Parts: sequence; structure tokens; C-alpha cells
Amino acid sequence: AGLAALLSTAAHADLSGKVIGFSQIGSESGWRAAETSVTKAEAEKRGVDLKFADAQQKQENQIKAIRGFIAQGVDAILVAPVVSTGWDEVLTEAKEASIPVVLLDRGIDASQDLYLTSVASDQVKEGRVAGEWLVKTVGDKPCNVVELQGTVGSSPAINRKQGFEEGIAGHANITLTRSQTGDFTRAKGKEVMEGFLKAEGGGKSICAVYAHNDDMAVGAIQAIKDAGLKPGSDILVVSIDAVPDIFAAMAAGEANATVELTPNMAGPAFDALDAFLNGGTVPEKFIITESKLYTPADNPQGEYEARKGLGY
Ligand code: GZL
Repeated sequence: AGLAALLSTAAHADLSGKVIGFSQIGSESGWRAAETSVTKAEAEKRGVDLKFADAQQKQENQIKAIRGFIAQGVDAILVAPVVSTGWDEVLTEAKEASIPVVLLDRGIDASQDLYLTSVASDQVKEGRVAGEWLVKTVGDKPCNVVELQGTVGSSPAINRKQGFEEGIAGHANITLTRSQTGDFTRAKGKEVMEGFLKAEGGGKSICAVYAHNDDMAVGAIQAIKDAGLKPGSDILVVSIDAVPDIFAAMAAGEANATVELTPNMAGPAFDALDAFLNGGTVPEKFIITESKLYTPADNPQGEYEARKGLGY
């Protein structure tokens, strides 16, 4: 459903001439790259003059960019907040400048009156869906799981961990034995998985890896193969994002499940800004995007083709 919304050609809000700043986290994953290209396309459709700033995953660069947007007197600011704390001061400055702020794809621990609205998935649900899939898949077989966490202190890392633990709760045969951050990147995901495999005598005792995003899962898949084991069968692979390369891995029998995260958070954000800037309509505080489970039973080759070229 998320993808259908992405490809819909419904009439778009008219923000022509508006100058909107976008403080993007970086380009740490395929999903992030897609979010950037979809945001630029959505801005184009609406005649928005988008000022884009890539923070290379550093909060201080995001804060600098937001201050720059305020100084420019932009009409609105989009922020994908790399971590969930440390935003009060700069968002208060935006509020005092009467510039509406919309959060994309991650949440913050700050007073809700510091932003107009936020567009994100239910990240706890994403983790729970992943955990429930593992429960259904292993039944009552003993299963030691290792976890590749997202960026430390980010809302998805906190929420997806919580959700997964909720999903496996009450199933004593499933044990989370190791958990470490891979910072949402392929390289770090591979490196941390190599460490887990070494620490577990080559990995024979590892039944599954749960990665907070597909890019870390793709890195883990490489590490599992380098260790002479078969990802997708010796070690189950479950993750989140639904990027093309996880579907390619599924088609090759090397990955087992992913939970879709739409890269189109900007469409709903721009629609809310249009209604607010042009009509004074105050949007819901939390606009929640869909989360859908995909497995190899869902035509992975077709899903790969459908997503390829969307900027991943
Ligand atoms: C989650 C988003 C995460 C993606 C990763 O909403 O912030 O950040 O799951 C990306 O791929 O790095």
C-alpha cells in the first residue's frame, strides 16, 4: 500500500513559490537515498523551492542547517532528526521565527508544540511484526537471535528494539543473545555480524539475525557467507525497509522477511504544509505510514523491479 501511494499521481497540493528547507540525516542507507530522491520529486511536483542540506549523520550539522534556514526566512522546515534528543533550543528558535517545522521518519523527545506535525511509521509495530514473524517461523524450536541495532539514540533504534522484544515475549525458546549497533550501514552491519559469528564459534549456534534495517542485513548476509554458512537457511535474516536489494537476497534464498517503510514521507508532509500555509488548517500531530511484511512468498523479483529506480 505504501508503494501504491508512492506511485499515485493524485493531484498534489500547490506550494508553488514556497521556499522549504530540508535537513536530511545523510545517505547512510539505500532507504535514506530513496527518501531524499522522493522528497526532491515531491517538491518538484508542487513547485517547492527545496533547500537541501545533508548532515552526514551529525546532529550538529543538522542544527547548523536549521539555523541557516531560519536566517534565510524560509516558509517551512523539514527535519529527519538523526537522534531523538537535543532539539529543543533550535526548534524554539524556529518557533520564535514563526517557521513551521515538520519531522520526517524519526521522532524526538521534545514538547509537541515545537513542531507542526511528524510523518513516520509506527516503529514499535515494525519491530513487533519482525518478532512475530520469527515466532511463527521457528515454532517451539530453540532459537538464539542476534540483533543489529540502528543508530544509537535514534527513535527507530529504540522503538524497533522494543517492538521486537514485545514480538518474541512469552516464547522462552527464542533468546536474544547479542545486540550491537551497526549504525544503519551495510559496512558496519557486516563488521558487527563478523564479530557475532566469531564470538559464537563460527555461528553454528546462531539461528537468526534481526537487523533494524535492510542495509545492515545485506552486510550481515555477506558476513554469514564469508563464514561458510547459508544466510536464509542456516541463519534466518529478518529486517526492515523493503529496499530492492533485500528482495534480490530473498529471490536468491538468502533473506527471509522485511517490513516495508515507504520512502515517501514528504508527500504527506507537503500536503499538511499546504493546508496549513494556504488555509490555516492545523494537521494531526502524528501522521503514521503503513508497515507491511514481505517474505519470499510475495514475488520478491517483482518487488525488486517495482522499487528499482526509485532512488534507492
Ligand atoms: C526509519 C529511518 C531509518 C531507516 C534506515 O524511519 O529513519 O533510517 O530504517 C535509515 O534505513 O538509515
